[in-house]
Amino acid sequence: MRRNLVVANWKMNGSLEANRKWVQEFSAFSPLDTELVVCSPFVYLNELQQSFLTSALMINTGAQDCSAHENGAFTGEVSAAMLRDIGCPWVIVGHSERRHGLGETNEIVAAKAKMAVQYGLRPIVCVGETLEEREAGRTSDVVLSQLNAVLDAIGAEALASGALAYEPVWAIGTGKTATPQQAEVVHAALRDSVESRDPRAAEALRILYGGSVKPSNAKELFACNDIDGGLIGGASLKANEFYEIAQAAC
Ligand code: G2H
Repeated sequence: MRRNLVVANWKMNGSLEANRKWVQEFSAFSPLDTELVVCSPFVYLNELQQSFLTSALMINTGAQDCSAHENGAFTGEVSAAMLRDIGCPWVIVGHSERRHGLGETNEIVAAKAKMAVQYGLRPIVCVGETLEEREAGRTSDVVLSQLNAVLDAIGAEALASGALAYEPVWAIGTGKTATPQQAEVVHAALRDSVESRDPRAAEALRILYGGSVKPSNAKELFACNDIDGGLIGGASLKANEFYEIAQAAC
């Protein structure tokens, strides 16, 4: 049995004050039997990890990206080793805002996943098709080639130590959510592909859905066989909404 995982992706939002308020609000809720991760901007990770510990919140931190390089002259980059150094256990790689907004290719994403695993981080690997690709009937081709680039680099077992997130680009921050049926078809195809390499890893792998998940649609998404939680953007900025979504994954 896979334990559901719900990940907040705060993107480039937050402030010391807002984050402290979020932690305070979240601390008022009862603990849940769902694994929780909050991915904040780099600069807030350290304090957040400390405040989750001191408030006895069973939440871990994650970064939203890491460098594909080990160290050196890469101005502005943050390495996987640095994330490990500050005790941040998770890292998102291949988010569509980086693939499409910042030109990250499958090869770059695979190199980042490899670096994350090399330094003992748990990667959350994002895949997803654009509307144009979906309408051209290319959804499977696109997501499977994104997945396979990472599997070739790190293998199925290392991927299962983290998570895979299916985020259709057309559903991100648009208010449009894939229907549970649309999402389940892609999740099942992703798991089948991992299974062809390593059945045990496929069984253990958490495949998250992301793209306009809200308290009102989380339950029916998480009820699908191959949806093992979510990657939550906008709705995770409010502690009460993130909590309600996490509750839907219990
Ligand atoms: C997709 C998602 C979180 P939102 O980017 O990764 O964001 O829930 O705002 O669509």
